[in-house]
Amino acid sequence: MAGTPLGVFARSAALTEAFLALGANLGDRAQQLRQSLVALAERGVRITAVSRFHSTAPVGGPCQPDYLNAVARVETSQAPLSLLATCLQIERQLGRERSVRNGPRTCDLDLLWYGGRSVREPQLTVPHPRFRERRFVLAPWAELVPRLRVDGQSVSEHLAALD
Ligand code: PH2
Ligand code: MG
Ligand code: MG
Repeated sequence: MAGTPLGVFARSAALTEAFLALGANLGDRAQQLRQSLVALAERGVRITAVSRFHSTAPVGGPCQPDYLNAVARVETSQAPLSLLATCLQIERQLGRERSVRNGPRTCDLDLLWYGGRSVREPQLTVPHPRFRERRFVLAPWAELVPRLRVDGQSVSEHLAALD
């Protein structure tokens, strides 16, 4: 009850808004994107919006099938490195094998943005270091939050700069 000492226990941990990029180009791509969203929710990550699923030509890496890409808006009480660990766990759960850099995969979950914060850790850079070059990230992201400012420009301005 508010105003009583018990209120302290009822209060939930502070939530931070974050954006995740989703990608898959092996197996049933749409099913895997949906499964990764369910797996995030099962681990307490609240999904508040999801872009359309975009079929995109592969960028970099070996010759490989087209990707299905999307961006999800989430709210989480997890710190950035813990959210990264959650994403890596889900990738493994969905059968991702890491052999070739930028190679084909059943599931890729990348942390794009976390509460407007900048993270520089050996295993994690936020905002994502390559989001500016990637139409497959910026197009779905701009559907959700065209006016969100990231590194001095809005998401839609970053997208327009690719044209
Ligand atoms: N991911 C990569 C490399 N290339 N190309 C597309 N179209 N979509 C991706 O998600 C993607 C890629 C490495 O993460
Ligand atoms: Mg990726
Ligand atoms: Mg990744």
